[in-house]
Amino acid sequence: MTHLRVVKSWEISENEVTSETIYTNRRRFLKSLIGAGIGASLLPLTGCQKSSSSLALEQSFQLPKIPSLKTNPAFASVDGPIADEALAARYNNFYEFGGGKNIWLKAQNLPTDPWKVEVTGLVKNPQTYDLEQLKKQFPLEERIYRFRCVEAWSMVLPWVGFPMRALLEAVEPTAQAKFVRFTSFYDPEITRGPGLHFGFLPWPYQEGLRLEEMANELAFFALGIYGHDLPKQHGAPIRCVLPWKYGFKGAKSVVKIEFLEQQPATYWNTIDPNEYDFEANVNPTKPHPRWSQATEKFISKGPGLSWELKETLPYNGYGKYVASLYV
Ligand SMILES: Nc1nc2c(c(=O)[nH]1)N[C@H]1C(S)=C(S)[C@@H](COP(=O)(O)O)O[C@H]1N2
Ligand SMILES: [Mo]
Repeated sequence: MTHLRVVKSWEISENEVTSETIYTNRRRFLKSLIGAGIGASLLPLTGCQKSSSSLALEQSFQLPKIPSLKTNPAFASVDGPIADEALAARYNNFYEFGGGKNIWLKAQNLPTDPWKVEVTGLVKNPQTYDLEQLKKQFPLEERIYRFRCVEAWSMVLPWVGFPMRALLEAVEPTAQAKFVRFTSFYDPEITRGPGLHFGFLPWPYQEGLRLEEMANELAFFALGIYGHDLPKQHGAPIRCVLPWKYGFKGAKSVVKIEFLEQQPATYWNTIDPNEYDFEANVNPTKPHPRWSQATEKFISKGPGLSWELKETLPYNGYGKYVASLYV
């Protein structure tokens, strides 16, 4: 049974997160921001449907096509339609640029050229890659993955990139390395969003995995989406995609990859460990403290935002690949 619903522009306003709230109470700010959770996570998109900004939106994803791209046959489709590209490009989480979903325009300020990714820590071959080197060394492929945000919305997205395992083989973590930490680009002068740069937020955005998780077949670095380079709002030029985990585990705009012996502190887990655990596998039987994770709002068709209610699957449907990591 599905349930289709279109959000009306008057239902939720991004202005509900006012600067006053932010100044008066950190805790309340975080609740209203993150935790507006399901409600505010489905903000209306009407604000960017004006013709001038929709032109800029298209420019934001009219990017160089990835040459001679092949879809990995193991990940060529899932049981639902790929999200409308323009919809996916204006429904994002990128808190460096603000707390709402409609940050795509602000994200165009992200400087991506030149870009370097430093691979460091407990590895035999530490490396600093630029994008050309990454693309040359690691053949890119397309994979259609389900994507499930902790806020209980989901999409199907066609990523382009390479498996994290290929990087592991190239840099060779030492026997001591047990964890990896990914660090996102951060420069408050550039990424300044409304009210998100107060000292208490643990910037830069960082995420981490156990090494066995990183070595899993599914773990993926995306350098593209919809057959072309990654738009800035999706975390250009390189971001992590871990389809069996909640979306927040996939750091965007990665500048550093470190191999560590101890489990690293991470962004959301530092903000609230009860609400955002380090592992964060998609699990319909484990509710978020403030909402159920049993179902999700599946977003696919544009141009307006609408969804179908769907049952959430354990490991987001990827149990056959990853369940053995958690026995
Ligand atoms: N650096 C950074 N990475 C991030 C985030 C963020 O705010 N900053 N948000 C995360 C969350 S909560 C989600 S759901 C996904 C959203 O990716 P998308 O906008 O490409 O759909 O990015 C993740 N990676
Ligand atoms: Mo998310």
